[in-house]
Amino acid sequence: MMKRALYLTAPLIAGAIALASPAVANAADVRVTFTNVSPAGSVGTSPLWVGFHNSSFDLFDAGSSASLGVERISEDGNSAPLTTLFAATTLSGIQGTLPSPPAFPGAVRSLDFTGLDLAGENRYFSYASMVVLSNDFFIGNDDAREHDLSVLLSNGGTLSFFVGGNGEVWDAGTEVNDYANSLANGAFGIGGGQSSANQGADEHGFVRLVDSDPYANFLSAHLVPAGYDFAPLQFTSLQAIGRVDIQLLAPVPEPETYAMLLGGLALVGAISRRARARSAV
Ligand SMILES: [Ca+2]
Ligand SMILES: [Ca+2]
Ligand SMILES: [Ca+2]
Repeated sequence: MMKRALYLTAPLIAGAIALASPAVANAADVRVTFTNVSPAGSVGTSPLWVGFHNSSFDLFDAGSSASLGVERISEDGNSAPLTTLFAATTLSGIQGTLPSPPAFPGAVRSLDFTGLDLAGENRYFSYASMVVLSNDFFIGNDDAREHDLSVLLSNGGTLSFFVGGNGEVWDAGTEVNDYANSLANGAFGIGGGQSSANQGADEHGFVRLVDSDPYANFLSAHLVPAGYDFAPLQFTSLQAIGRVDIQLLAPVPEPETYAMLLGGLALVGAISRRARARSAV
């Protein structure tokens, strides 16, 4: 009779564990950290927007017009229109914007995300951020599948990559590069600048890599910020602007999971006590 009670209990324990599992089998939690690795005295970046998708979300295409979402984050560092666009077009996506304020050299910003399906619906990572000083420069990935997070499921660790290096800074093509009127002049203690969103002359251009010397115009206009180092700002060198670290967090059961687990164990305990009581008869 004792043997029979044990056989009876084993499937019940399996059932209790199944009950205690989260609703989404592949749900994973990750921490995204952005570090501005630019040399001291050089560029900053607006709060980084990030999205996790199944590859159906394409932030932009080089040689094509930028979306409103890319225009606004590139010109004003405003991720709200991009957030709206992503939500409307990527129903299974998960997204967020790393905390303010903008990250200047050495700054670190982090944000945690929960319930990601890293094997499917949230496998690919996209990001975008304005580069300041600029009128409409941004960092972001053209290739929707460039950053595949499913690797985290096998290595259990961190995926890290540099952004904005090796010429990977984009001009959104939406605002004429006129540094006497670029958004963040005030933050660098120089004249000019803008006072509200979407100012500056429309460029009617396409997204393209920033080439030549993007800041020559600053120098000719005598708009040199104090202590600003133009040398690393040609954007064609290997020097990156930032590093992104995406870290898989240890799964932590949510309070309701604990409650279900305890409930399941109590059920198993009660039944096995009943089984023992019966077998003792
Ligand atoms: Ca693309
Ligand atoms: Ca431009
Ligand atoms: Ca504009």
